[in-house]
Amino acid sequence: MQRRNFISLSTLGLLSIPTQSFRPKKATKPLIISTWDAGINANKAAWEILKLNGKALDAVEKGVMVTEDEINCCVGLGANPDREGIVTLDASIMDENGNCGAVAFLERIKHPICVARKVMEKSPHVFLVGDGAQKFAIAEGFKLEPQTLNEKAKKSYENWLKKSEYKPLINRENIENRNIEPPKKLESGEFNHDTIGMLALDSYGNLSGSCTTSGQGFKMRGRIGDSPIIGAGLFVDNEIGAAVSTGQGEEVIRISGCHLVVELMRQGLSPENACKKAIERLIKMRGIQKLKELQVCFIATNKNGEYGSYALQKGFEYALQTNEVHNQLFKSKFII
Ligand code: SD4
Repeated sequence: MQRRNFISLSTLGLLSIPTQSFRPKKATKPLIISTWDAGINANKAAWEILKLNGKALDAVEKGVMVTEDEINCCVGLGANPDREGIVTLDASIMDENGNCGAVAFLERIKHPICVARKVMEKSPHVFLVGDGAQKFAIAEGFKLEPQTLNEKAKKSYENWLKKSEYKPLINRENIENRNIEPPKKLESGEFNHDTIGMLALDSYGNLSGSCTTSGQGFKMRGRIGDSPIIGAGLFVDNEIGAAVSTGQGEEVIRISGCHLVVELMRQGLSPENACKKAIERLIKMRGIQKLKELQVCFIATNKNGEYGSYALQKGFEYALQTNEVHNQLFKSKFII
């Protein structure tokens, strides 16, 4: 290893952290795991399907629809808009047979995850964006919602317009915990947690995953993050495992994050270690300075019901429901 890299990794403590020193967490089938605290409500809906021996694919769709429906949530049409005041949504879904579908830069449709599933099942493609995605949705019977911001989003947009300064922010918990100066009026959920990612292992041993997001508040018009990009924000390989990400999408895209996590599990790493190694790869590629005020998080599960997560920074949580664990939030391990 080059001296410079050795020094920067050892300063971070990366070299001193053993990567295989603990037993992976394991559940009996079925299992549902999702990102952030919104995962608790989403898991409930997904579990209703899984506990009756339903399919993982149905569970991950129905689960995240709950979050898309939550009106004051940062996912779905209640979310913060882009710089021009318009909410644009991204979503992806993938099943146990390598089937996948995604939409991005989609406006005025309440459930982008369902459109993503339709793209997967009813179109010859895997990815539709913008007007084309909206036209497809309407043709498939989705209702066009009014193009208005809810009160909360309107307020935060008006607030943002005062300075019109674009600065990606790490999760709120982290800002609070590490005394980084928060924006003036940081309310719960504001700016943060614009995404829910969910993975399911059903009682037949099949894996599926979903991810849905408003991207990032006050993004440039046309910006697309990692969430709808298969391999970046979501990846499922039914032989091995599945992973989904949240945080700064640009950074996840650079390392094809979720594909990387699944490939690391293929090499024998536990889900937790695979998530950790992917983040270490990013740090090595980018250097810690560029990542200091960003968050990147992965959750993963393998075919055997082992699960885990890792985040770049403190503050990430995931929600888990299995036969043994009753829908609980867990704090993720982190690197810095
Ligand atoms: C994105 N990864 O569009 C998403 C944002 C996110 O919680 O995860 N927010 O970059």
